[in-house]
Amino acid sequence: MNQLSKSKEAALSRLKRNTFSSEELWLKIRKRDKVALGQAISILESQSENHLSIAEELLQFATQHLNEKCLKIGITGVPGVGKSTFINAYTQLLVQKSLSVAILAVDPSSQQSGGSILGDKTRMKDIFYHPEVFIRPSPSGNQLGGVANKTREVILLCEAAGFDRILVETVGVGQSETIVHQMTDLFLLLMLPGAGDELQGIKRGIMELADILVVHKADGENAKKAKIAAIDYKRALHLFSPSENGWTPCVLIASSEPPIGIDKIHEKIESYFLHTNSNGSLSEKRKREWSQWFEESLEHQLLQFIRMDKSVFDFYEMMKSEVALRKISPHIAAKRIIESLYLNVKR
Ligand SMILES: Nc1nc2c(ncn2[C@@H]2O[C@H](COP(=O)(O)OP(=O)(O)OP(=O)(O)O)[C@@H](O)[C@H]2O)c(=O)[nH]1
Ligand SMILES: [Mg+2]
Repeated sequence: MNQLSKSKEAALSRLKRNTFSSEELWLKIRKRDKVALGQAISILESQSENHLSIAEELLQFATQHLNEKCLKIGITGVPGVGKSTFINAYTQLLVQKSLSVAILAVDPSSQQSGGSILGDKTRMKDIFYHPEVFIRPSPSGNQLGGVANKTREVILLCEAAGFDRILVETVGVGQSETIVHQMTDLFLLLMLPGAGDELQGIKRGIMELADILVVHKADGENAKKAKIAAIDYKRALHLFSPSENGWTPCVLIASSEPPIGIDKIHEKIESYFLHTNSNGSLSEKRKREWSQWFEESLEHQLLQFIRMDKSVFDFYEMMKSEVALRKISPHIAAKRIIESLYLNVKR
């Protein structure tokens, strides 16, 4: 068991020993108590039955305290492009402007090295202990583990805790960036300078999701290459159909170490929010996201419900194999399951 899994285990066993009331925890969270927020996130992520009702209550409290002004920004790019270093530089600028920031990492690429708590700590050294900054370090282990499978809930809790900005770091090579794109208000893609190979590491289609594309590490010898790459990217973005929110994706050049052009990125981000707020597309996007969340929760809970009853579950498994063998149409199989559930409820 690596260091991170050990500390996670320890945190969970501490949680098990303590009996938290959701109200107590909630009151602390509203005061932006970072320890309480960390504990609440562990409760959301916990698989334990005991934590389920506290998690549900916390989410209900949070839903009653949504903060429309809280802006959620997804930050993606290939491993090593400098996402965490950029977050360090950008967050410094935000806190100078008296804005509080919550930072969540979804799927660190440094899984091989056993998680990136240490990585995040060094990359984000200037903000790690800042009182107005909350960092949920990257989980290790399974893909989409940790914050990832509860990202929506964690974002909601941070929003209700009163953070002005939520930054979600995700690696642009897996499946999580599409999920994070849905859950955030703005999607920022960091790219490496250097012509030719830069499109290869990134998943196809991800450029189409970007609201702002940044050619990063544009310092030293890279400065010239970055300018050429920016022209290429602008051309590439031009080929995509315009976004439905009326925003034209743009390409910027920046560096985080040393910080160059971070203020320009900040200005662009702010103008994106002005634009999408004033034409109503931001609130439309958020509504769509919550509807989707509802649909997914319903599907998930329906499956849980099926699993709860052995006879229904056996029937579900049987239908699944028959569908796989193409003996029954998926539509009819699903209908039969619903019928058996209905009969079960009536009994
Ligand atoms: N020259 C230069 N190096 C940078 C810059 N930003 C980050 N780096 C370096 O690039 C390396 C990777 O930076 P990270 O911030 O950890 O990159 P990341 O995208 O968060 O990486 P993962 O979380 O592992 O996907 C580190 O060695 C940084 O010091 C930059 O603007 N210029
Ligand atoms: Mg990182």
